[in-house]
Amino acid sequence: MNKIYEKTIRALFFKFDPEKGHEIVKKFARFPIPTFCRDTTELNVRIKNYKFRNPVGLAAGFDKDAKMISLLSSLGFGYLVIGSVLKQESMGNPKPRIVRYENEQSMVNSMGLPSVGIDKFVKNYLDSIIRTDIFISIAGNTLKEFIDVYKIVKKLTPFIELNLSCPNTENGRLFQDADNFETLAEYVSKLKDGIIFVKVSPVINRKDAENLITIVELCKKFNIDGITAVNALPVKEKSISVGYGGLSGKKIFNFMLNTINLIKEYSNDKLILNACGGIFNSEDAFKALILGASTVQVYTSLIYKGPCITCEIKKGINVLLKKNGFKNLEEVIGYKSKLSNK
Ligand code: RRO
Repeated sequence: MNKIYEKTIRALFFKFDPEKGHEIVKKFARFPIPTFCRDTTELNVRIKNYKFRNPVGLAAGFDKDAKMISLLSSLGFGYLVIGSVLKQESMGNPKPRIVRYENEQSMVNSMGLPSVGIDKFVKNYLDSIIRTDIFISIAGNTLKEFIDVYKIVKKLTPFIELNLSCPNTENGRLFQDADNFETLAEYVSKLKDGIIFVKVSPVINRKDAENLITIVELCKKFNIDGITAVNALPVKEKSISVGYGGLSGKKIFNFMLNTINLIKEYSNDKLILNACGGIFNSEDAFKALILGASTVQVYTSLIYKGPCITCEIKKGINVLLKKNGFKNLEEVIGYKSKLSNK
């Protein structure tokens, strides 16, 4: 199926500017399609009191304005992360703001947090046909914006992801600073009822690692449930209008694994981990799950490999479960650290 997608739809879309292709999909995405991709109970994932049908999520950014939920929720994902949404409408950075590295199955984006704003987002959300669990990713330029948006979205879904790590705006990583995050986490924890994840940048040096370890400690202290690792990696890119952006896809897979490893080491099994970054197939997913991720999220691989990727990863995980003698996914999650504790 992937080969057909690559030779037809992808070949056509890749002739356009990357954002144009996305705009075309958006026009057709207001309706669900029949789902042929069934889930097996072996792939169920428990997160706190909630059961997710499978571990393959769609990462934030694909549907920033909640305009494509109906279509996306019929593609077999265990959950979708919709957003990131801001309180106010925002245009984002000037175009061009996406460049593909086709040979490396990677890309750089510098969208700059465009958003229709929370009011229109809620309307779009309520107009959708929803067939899977939905996380809403929120971002804010100030603490007040974050909290105001949080209070609104928590009425729509119990599942929220706080985006601490947008690489493309002045304030995008403000709340990844430990002091700012402490204030945010404390506020949110008082308002919280469902599940909250925070999304962090890839760790590339010692300073990042030290900061992330503090974030991990604060998550445990303030009852934040989990961490999604990682957002796109900040890089310079001349062909993008602002000259920089976030790298995603295969080129960041190892950064993702290292970051997951680090969080796992300091989380004392108290945090849920979601692996995001360069996951293209079931082997990639399995590597992250065995390290300790409970779920995996895809985005760039959906663009390169098409909508069948969800089914392929799920089927492949089922094969790997059997091949490696696991009864179900729950046995796999964090198996590596369980082994080293024996
Ligand atoms: O909009 C963006 O430029 C963007 C965001 Br909010 C993010 O979290 N990650 C990313 O790669 N781009």
